[in-house]
Amino acid sequence: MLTLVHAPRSRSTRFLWLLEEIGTPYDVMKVDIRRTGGPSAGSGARDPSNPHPHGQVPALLDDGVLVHESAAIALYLTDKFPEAGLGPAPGDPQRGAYLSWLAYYAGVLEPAIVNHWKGRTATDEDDRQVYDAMAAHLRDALRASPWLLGETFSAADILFVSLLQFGRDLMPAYEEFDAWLARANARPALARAMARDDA
Ligand SMILES: N[C@@H](CCC(=O)N[C@@H](CS)C(=O)NCC(=O)O)C(=O)O
Repeated sequence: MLTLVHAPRSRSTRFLWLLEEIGTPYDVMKVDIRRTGGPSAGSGARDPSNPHPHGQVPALLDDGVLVHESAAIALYLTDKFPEAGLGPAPGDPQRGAYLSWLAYYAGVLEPAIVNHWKGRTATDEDDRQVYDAMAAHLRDALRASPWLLGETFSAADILFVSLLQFGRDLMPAYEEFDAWLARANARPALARAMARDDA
């Protein structure tokens, strides 16, 4: 059985969404986390029951096997459930693009967004250039097709769109991002996930 280690309104909410897209049964282990941003900043605390090495969410337990880090969890789940069609399998011509987007999310977008959120892109030219280039790269991909992998929605879209859902103003006001967000927000699996977020 899969167990998602989850805190409401956090990066683990995206995996409620992915698990609902997949349509497999799963348990939710709700944990407390330190809250460092937004209206709940300063609340919460590390939960000793959380198996994540840093006391963070998301984490996934699959019959006792621990997977953590959003990109790793996305790949783990889409590889485990290839029939869901939410991530190209090895051998698929789209596999390279899929792996690239997952790694790009963790290695490029997350640090660029944190730098932007902390105000560093306003004062550091290098940080500004990385942020602008990242945003332009994403915008260009979405000009070419509705989803990151073309006509097919994938777990890569979930990683990136969940960031827009959390804070639309963390990214530039490009219409491509608004349209992407609207397309993703219309998915029935997201509504099911949101019903479980704080349940
Ligand atoms: N790189 C991690 C980041 C996880 C992360 O920062 N999670 C936040 C919630 S959105 C958290 O658990 N914060 C509590 C803490 O850092 O102690 C991933 O993408 O999975």
